[in-house]
Amino acid sequence: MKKTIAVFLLVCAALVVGCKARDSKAVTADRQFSVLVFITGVVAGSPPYELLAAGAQDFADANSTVTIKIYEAGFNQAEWEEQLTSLVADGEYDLVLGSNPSLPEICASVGKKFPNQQFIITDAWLEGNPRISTYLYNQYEQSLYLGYLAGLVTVSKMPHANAARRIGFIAAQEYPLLSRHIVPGFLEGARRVDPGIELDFRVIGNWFDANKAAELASSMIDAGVDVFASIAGGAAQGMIKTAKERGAYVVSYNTNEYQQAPGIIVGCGLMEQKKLVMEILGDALAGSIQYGSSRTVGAKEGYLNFIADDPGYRDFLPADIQEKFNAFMNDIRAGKVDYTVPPL
Ligand code: RBF
Repeated sequence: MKKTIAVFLLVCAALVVGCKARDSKAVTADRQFSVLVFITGVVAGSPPYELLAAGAQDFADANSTVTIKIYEAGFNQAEWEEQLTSLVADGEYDLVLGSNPSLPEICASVGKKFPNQQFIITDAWLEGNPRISTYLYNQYEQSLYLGYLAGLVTVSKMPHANAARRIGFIAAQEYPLLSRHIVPGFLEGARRVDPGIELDFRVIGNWFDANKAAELASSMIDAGVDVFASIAGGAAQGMIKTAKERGAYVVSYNTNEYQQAPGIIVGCGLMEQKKLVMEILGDALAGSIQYGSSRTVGAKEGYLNFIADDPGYRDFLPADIQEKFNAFMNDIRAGKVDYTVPPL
């Protein structure tokens, strides 16, 4: 009996030493820090994902101890959790990095099965989960200034602007950030120009069907829409094509798209996702991420912006519109525009 207890104690001691050794390995400087970049869709055609992948790649290129794997989970949202589960199952990644409002729920569920796995998610909000840190872009704010520009254009005498005070929004799908922040913010911005402006809102049903987006845009033009915005990933190409063919304007979220349709795309917001991702990875490598917390980042903080320094904006919008919009944008950046962000 004594012998059995002694053997048992020895095994326990060996296990403790083994765990300690593994812990100490985690802090040695030359160890690889391995990051899984989990793309909830495909990279091409979706600005938030393109910027996420580019930021992670640049960070890995500049830091030899960092390895990244970029994984595209595709458009079937029902499969995302299962894919993420099998990717993290063998504990290969120090960190999972993603950018999607629906990821906190998925990561929380995966994290229950793998309690040592850490997750950082941008474009999302969750507090109180010790494995997850999130960064929410203030998309109400970007919507407010893009909506303000759309309002200035729809009431203008620009060649494709009609007498109707009707702006359009095409969404790939409805989700809380879109329905509670993006669409209401866009309409509020436009109504700061003219309270009589109406919004025509349509939903495609997925993030890739450019033909459906083109059809929707065409029927919206028939209904009097002369300025569009969209959150639709690659499907937005169809809307841009229709706007070019039939003569309508577009303001776009998150990235510089002026080149695609000069004179049609007259305003582009900017999401500083690449900058944020590189900062996040720097903090993760330094061990200074606060898990369990969420941070909101917007124009004032330098993570949302508007690209005014581009011929697509400067050469196609009448001077009085540029003047009014630049003044509004400067007030936004300075935190001088009052607005209330609705709860998510
Ligand atoms: N944005 C994209 O640009 N491409 C996508 O494929 C895409 N898929 C999404 C899927 C879900 C379930 C949700 C909730 C959002 C998705 N977004 C996508 C939206 C994106 O994460 C972000 O909210 C918007 O781009 C606004 O910043």
